Amino acid sequence: MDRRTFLAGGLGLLAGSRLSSALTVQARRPRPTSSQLIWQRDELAFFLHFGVNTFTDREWGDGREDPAIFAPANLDARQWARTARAAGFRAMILTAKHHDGFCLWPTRTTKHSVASSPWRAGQGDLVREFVDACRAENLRPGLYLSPWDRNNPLYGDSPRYNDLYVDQLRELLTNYGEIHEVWFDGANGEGPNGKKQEYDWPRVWGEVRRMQPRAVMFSDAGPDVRWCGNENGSAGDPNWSTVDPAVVPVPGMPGKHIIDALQHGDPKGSVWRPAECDTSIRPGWFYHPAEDARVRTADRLVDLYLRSVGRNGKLLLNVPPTREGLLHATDVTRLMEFGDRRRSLFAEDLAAGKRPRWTVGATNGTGTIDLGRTLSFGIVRLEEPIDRGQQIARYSLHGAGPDRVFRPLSGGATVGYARIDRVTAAGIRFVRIDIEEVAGSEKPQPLTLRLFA
Ligand code: FUL
Repeated sequence: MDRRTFLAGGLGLLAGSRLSSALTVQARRPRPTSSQLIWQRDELAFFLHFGVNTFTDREWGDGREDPAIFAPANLDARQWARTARAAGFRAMILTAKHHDGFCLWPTRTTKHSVASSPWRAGQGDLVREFVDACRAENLRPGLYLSPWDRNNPLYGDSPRYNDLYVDQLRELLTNYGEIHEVWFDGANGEGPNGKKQEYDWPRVWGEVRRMQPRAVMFSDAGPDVRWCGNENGSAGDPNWSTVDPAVVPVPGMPGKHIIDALQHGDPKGSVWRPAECDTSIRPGWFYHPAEDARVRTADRLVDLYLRSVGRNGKLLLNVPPTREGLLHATDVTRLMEFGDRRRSLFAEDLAAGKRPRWTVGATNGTGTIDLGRTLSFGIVRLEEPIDRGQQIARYSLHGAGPDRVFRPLSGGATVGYARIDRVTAAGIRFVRIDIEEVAGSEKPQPLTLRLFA
């Protein structure tokens, strides 16, 4: 039974109506699962690119690296987790294996792993240390397992490599407790034998679902969370959390229309697949000493937050550990400043306790708030109740002083989980939100409005 039939049947039973009338119930707009909601509400996740590239100063290894180079002298995953926590992040994702094929856990599937390195005398398990650190700091752990593997001789020998890939996933997803997110990047190349690998995505996704039913899976093609279409951490505008699954069926497909679909989603899309915005605090994904002076500043990080979380996305910010196995002092300072800046920007909601009075029509709505005093503010945060889906396709915001003469403050297309606009608003006592257009035919849900100085 597909989702729609199930839903129609369910509604019919609830209403006590006959099956025939239940089947005529209009399909409801897609809604997030509880895992997708938890994922989105976390807002911020750390991405940790770490492996042999850290020691070769490269971005993509070719798979011929000697495991002996992997020797972080002072690795401390708790330092990563403490930093993430203190900066207000709620999840972390580690590159358990990047394209070079080097595994950060002692896998049985290949010798190309930490077990062949001098780190912890070959007895180390970085995936274990990572998940333990996440749990100690109350962060949700996630793992990146590159499908592209430039070391493994089976790569390109499609069925055999698919078996190996599933074996690696099985090790990662059955030995380390609950994993919150599984990350499949879309990079792809030929195997050592010149053969192109044909992945078995339905099998991979099915196995992950079976082993970790509460995890969300990320890739260009989801199935739970989609890439936002660029590596600078910006969600599209508009940004729908719904997509047409036929447009991007598998990860790694090139093309402008694919990028557009990833950036913007689709108001008519039949599945819920929100956008994850990944980018790095430095130019590269891996740590390079030459980039120590090119770490994003707190101002840039706040802008990034507004372009990702503030446009209905989630921000996955990469902070690469150094060869020591620690986050660099500059990165830590910038992250602390970023946390402080957000805490002070969003410290006091000037509209707290002032609920808008809503008049909702069939496809539009208006909410007005009396702030009870005249105020100035610089940031507006709107939120749709996305547990009931995403509807708003166009909105505007107006403000007025005691004379009740309204003038425009901001406006745009989608809202979703959060829409954060910077505004210039002084002497405002009344705020009016207009929902001007919605997707679908359901009556719009009232929005939450928060105002910050
Ligand atoms: C891409 C990779 O090729 C990069 O190295 C990085 O891991 C990025 C997040 O995904 O597909």
